[in-house]
Amino acid sequence: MAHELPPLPYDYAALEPTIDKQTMTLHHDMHHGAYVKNLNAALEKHSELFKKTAEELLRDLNAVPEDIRTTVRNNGGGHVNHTMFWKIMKPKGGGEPNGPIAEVINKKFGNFNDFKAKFNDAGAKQFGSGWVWLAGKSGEVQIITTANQDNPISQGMFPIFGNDVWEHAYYLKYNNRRPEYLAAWWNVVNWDEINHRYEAFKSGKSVHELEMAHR
Ligand code: MN3
Repeated sequence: MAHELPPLPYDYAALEPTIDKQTMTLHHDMHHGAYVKNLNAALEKHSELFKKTAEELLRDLNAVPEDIRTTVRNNGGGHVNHTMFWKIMKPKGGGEPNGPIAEVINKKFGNFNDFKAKFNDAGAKQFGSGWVWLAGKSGEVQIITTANQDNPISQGMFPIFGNDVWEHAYYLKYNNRRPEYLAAWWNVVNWDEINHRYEAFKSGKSVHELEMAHR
């Protein structure tokens, strides 16, 4: 089965004014669209790999033949990262976290404001393109950054949620002011979806099982 670009779960303009319609249109249709297209094109060369989910490919990149490994890492990562990204945002999102994710944030980081400051600082300092994450491992959570489209799955970690700090995510509206984008982004965060993901992590589910359960 070829990988497919999932539809945006809301209108392209729905996250305005935090994220503008043009950025969402280009980001979803062109950038995410290209990751899916390039992933499928690479897998055509080893079509038995269509049996694996994108998450499975990323979890064990060494099992991917060398001639397509980098392409799968970049484009499979781009696909999985953005599939999460659209869902962990929503119109009229934001506000204080609630439920289990609020508890773990307060326990680990003291309070939401201190957590946000650390997360935004890590995202601002990520040199070049990449992502800032709250990732889980062995029951614990931590803030990490990854370069390019690398996903925490490839490091044996669970991506609870992440923000895209590639310039394509913010440059049309925020220009070079990445910290301003990072600060504003919390206005569209979907805490319900993040709680789903956190609960999946705590119960030992894979990201793919989580996605399937959502359908
Ligand atoms: Mn992106």
